[in-house]
Amino acid sequence: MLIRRRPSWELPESAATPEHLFFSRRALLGAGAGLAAFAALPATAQAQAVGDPSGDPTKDLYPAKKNPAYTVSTPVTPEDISANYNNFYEFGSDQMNYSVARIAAKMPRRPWTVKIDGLVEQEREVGIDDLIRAMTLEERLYRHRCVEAWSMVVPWTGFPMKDLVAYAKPLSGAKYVRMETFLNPKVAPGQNRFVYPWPYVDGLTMAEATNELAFMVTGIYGKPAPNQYGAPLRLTVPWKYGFKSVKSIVRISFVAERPVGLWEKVQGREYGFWANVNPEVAHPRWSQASERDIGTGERRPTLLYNGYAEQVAPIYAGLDKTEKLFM
Ligand SMILES: Nc1nc2c(c(=O)[nH]1)N[C@H]1C(S)=C(S)[C@@H](COP(=O)(O)O)O[C@H]1N2
Ligand SMILES: [Mo]
Repeated sequence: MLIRRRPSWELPESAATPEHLFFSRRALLGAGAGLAAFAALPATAQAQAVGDPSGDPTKDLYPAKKNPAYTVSTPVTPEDISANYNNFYEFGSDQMNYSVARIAAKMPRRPWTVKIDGLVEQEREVGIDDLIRAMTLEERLYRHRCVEAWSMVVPWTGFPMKDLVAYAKPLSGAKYVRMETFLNPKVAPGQNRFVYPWPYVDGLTMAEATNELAFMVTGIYGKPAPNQYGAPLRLTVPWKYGFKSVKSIVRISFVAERPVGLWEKVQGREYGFWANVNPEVAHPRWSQASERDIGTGERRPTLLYNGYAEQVAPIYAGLDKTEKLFM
């Protein structure tokens, strides 16, 4: 009999993830139906090629130049660990069972377009390859901190979000950037769980989106990102809890009203708009004082703004009087 040993980085907190709050029998059946629907697709539609990052049309851009300004002193998380420990509810919630990566691997990466709309000079829909080639890719080493108190250190490839904002040419009335993940339950069985208000949405203020740290990710470990990381385009905002970092983006809207993210919609008391990392502000169901590094298995003290206070604290000057910045 094969007994799967629990790796040291499996968290007790995982027993209390939001998923377990909302998981229902109906949702389970829905997820099963989605998988079946996908299996019924013609073989060509399922072809590994469309979901395989090794055939990515932008692979000639890798590895991109490292930006030495963004480095981390703790060890880089090995790829075989981070690639099999993903939060991507569109592809299930079994993050520790390798299944998210496996199911996501079938997601077609092309054709892929990104709609840029709302309060911009000119709304448009751009092909992902044109968008990526209009930007200058670079590699940055960032910490990543999930609200569930695990963390990793990974080399992302991508471009500063402020370059994307410049490209989009927002109007002066734009106060927030709202980002939306694709919606296709045939590809993403988790989207058959009607307990979640799909598609996945989250957003930032313009000041956050144009902060030097906000980064649009296209690759990881020196190559185009495998699907489970949110290919072909995802956000990473390393000073915030991971749920703010929207994956597999198809729409970027510049808006006047504050967007309400998927997690805020399902459980606003636990997941707020700001979601900045702070060791002193506990999640309603667990402490945020420390975190477990999934690479080394070590538990470390959580850092204010996940170690990026110098870069981002000025954004929030004075805001703490009126806003819940850390949930
Ligand atoms: N579309 C989408 N984006 C998402 C999520 C998700 O379930 N769906 N999970 C978020 C959470 S909770 C985290 S911690 C990070 C995980 O990114 P990683 O799998 O690359 O570590 O993605 C975020 N972005
Ligand atoms: Mo997360």
